[in-house]
Amino acid sequence: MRNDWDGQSFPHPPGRRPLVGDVLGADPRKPLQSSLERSKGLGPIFELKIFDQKFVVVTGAELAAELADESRFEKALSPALVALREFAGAGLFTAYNDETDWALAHDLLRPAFMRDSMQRYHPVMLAAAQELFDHWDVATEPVDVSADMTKLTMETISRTAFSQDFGSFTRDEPHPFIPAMIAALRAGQRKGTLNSMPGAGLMAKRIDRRNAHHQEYVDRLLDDIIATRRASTDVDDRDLLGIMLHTPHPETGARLDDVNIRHQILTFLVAGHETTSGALSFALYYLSRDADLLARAHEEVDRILGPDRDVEPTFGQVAKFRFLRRVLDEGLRLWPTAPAYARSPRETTTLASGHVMRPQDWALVLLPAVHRDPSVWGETADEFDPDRFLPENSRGRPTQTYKPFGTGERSCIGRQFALHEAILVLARMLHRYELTYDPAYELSITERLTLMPEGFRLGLTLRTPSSSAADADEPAQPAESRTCPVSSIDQPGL
Ligand code: MNH
Repeated sequence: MRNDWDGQSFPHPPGRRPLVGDVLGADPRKPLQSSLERSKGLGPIFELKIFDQKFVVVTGAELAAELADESRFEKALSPALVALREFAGAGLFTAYNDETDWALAHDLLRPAFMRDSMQRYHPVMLAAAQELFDHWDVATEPVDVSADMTKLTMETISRTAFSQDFGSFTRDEPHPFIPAMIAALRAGQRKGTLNSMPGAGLMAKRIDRRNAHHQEYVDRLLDDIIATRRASTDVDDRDLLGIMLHTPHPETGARLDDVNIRHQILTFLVAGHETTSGALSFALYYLSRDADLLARAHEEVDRILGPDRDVEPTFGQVAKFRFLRRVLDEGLRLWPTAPAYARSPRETTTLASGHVMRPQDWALVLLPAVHRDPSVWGETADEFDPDRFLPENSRGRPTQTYKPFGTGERSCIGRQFALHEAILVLARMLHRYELTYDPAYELSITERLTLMPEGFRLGLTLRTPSSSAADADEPAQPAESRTCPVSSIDQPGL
């Protein structure tokens, strides 16, 4: 993982020290937010030296767009992903580009994220949301939005992908799998970040020893799920697990082995829930504090769903919530919940910045910075404005500069899944509840692998949807809602 860029130097924040490099100015609990802060004024590309490890970070939209060129660049595994491999092995997210298991799993699982499969997940997603609403209906205190959304997205991914119910809404304590998984994940991350520090080997052993029981519990539970499914005949076998267990590759006949299947389950559980719950939480944060935006959201959900607050959106209706979709897009612009990815060139190449980049070098694309580049988003780039994503305002915007789901062949396989789930939950929630926010709350963001508001609460009271809204089938709406709902959920340039 040498990444010395052949000794080329880049601007770096003030205060660099011998040995430790730029570590001192960083907040270890909020590395992303402190990098964002420290990147200011350093131009479109800068470096951080953390002990021996050099991080070259791209914050400019033009360079990010250049790195998205798949003919010249490809995904690289940042130290964070190398660390995650400790836990998720050669699962889709952490596989190297040339690992055969990547192409195999990608080919096998892609159909599980296409329209027909999504249609099967739709009622499962609705049922999970309803369980959360059953709790919220009787809540007497403001609810912790990120925590509840995380329960919901965890249940949704585990029920849809593996037909596994963790009972998150009926237990007082989370299913023991969840804290064990988080502990194992953290241990892997801590180990991964030791890399370049003196004494790393010893510390890694200590972490392994302390973490062993968590990892064993996680592995045993997943191996049980796999074994139970192999033996059973009465589950819908078309979910991700069924596909992985029973489908050979249509051309090569190859199959995933059981260890890889376990790694894929972990990958989907990890990649498939916090990102979406963060996206939902940021969207709700911005919506709840702006009476005008909230009114527009209410207008949309009432128009499409009508006056009965218990009604559930049909599969086809989900693509009609164009305003909610823009709210999610705009939330993911300001706070892309998977906030960075790494790129390497396929051959030695020279960047527009003049730097020579070799295949062993990688650069981190820092999305919250790229997504606020004033050359693309204007001087108000830090403000929340979903109208940026109106078709007429998106036209002419340079492509390849908005990348919350990553880029190219290794971009997010769960994108449609996440958007479908998020829109559906937002729509039902706004239709069902009045939201009251605490004006004293200031947005505070916690960082794990993902970004998530912390301490963000909303008061929820049952709402009476407006019945004056136009009828649900033929909304008298501008041109955008007449575009094909299926194709318009896709964005070009991914
Ligand atoms: Mn998702 C890859 C963001 C929801 C499963 N995801 C990525 C990448 C980003 C990303 C960025 C690319 C990372 C890289 O280049 O190193 N993902 C998101 C966001 C959301 C999200 C912002 C929600 C919002 N992701 C989901 C969901 C699932 C999922 C839901 C599963 C159901 N994501 C993946 C997998 C990959 C991935 C698997 C790896 C794909 C690959 O490399 O083949």
